[in-house]
Amino acid sequence: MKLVFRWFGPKDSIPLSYLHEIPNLSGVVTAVYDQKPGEVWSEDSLCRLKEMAAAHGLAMEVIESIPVSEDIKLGTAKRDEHIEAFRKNLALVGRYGVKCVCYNFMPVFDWLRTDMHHQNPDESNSLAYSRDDFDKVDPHHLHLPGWDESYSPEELQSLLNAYQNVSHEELFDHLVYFLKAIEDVLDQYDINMAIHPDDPPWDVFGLPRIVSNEADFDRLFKAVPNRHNGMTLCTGSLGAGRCNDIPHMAAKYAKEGRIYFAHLRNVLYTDNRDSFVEVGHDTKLGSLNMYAIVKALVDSGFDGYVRPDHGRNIFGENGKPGYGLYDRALGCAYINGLFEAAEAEKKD
Ligand SMILES: [Mn+2]
Repeated sequence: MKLVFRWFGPKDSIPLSYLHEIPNLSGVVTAVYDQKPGEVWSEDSLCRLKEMAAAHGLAMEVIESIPVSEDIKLGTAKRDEHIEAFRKNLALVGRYGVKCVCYNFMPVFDWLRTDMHHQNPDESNSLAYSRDDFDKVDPHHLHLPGWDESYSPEELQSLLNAYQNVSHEELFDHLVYFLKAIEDVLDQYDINMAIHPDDPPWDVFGLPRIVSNEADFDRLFKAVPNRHNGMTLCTGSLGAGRCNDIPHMAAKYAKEGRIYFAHLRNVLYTDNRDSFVEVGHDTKLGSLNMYAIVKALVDSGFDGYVRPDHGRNIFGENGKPGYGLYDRALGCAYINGLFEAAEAEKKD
């Protein structure tokens, strides 16, 4: 596996020199974050990201993400224009040596939590989702933690209206249309597209979601068999869905050669409904068996990119929720240990 770390570019408060000191870290996962979905990225911006990382011995082989515009997901008249921009961005990152692009196809919200600073018993804080709190959200006057800056209330309402007549089937068709329209660029530059599962893996506010479970991935790989059509195994996102058997999915899709990227993190189920808290990475802290997942990956021949996912805020850090340094660095150390053990066990 190749261990990588999400880095939000020049505006990230964590210095790259710190990342360079994390054992076994080979590169950053980044993107041009200051441009809108549907736009062609500035080559200078991408070049700068690569040079900044390289100055600290870090590669830039994974992009997270090139955002897919709502027009592409909705299948509007602007879709082909936005796909053309996406193709140009793929060619651009391909020329800069990128091997893997993580993206998602979630309408409007690409993640959802009810608390960005949930207080844990150990005095750390982390992201959490409470079904009770979610049920109190008024869908007509949406105020969601972490989203109030992204959309004005009017924009949000018009987007929600636009999706009202989009079924799961139609959204899936739009995803297939999109992938078929970029296939030749993926082949030309040998770029693996790694779709990120829905987070959390169920419909929200009546918006359809189509990448939530094993049946969804089976359907996607059948519809677009191209080898460059793959997935990001995000254990925390999929794992919030209690019907998802993550070690099974890890083994199955690693054997099929579809996992190009793994986001490893744990979640703790906190009630009998859908609620969960993001905890430290270790198996004992949450509801997922992280060693079983890593062992399934290793035993099934996985050789892709891996990053720690959301961490808690610890050691007094007041980092970007989920993306502070310390707990993700602890996650790296833990992930290194899991892979070392799984690889040693495999050889024996
Ligand atoms: Mn993830």
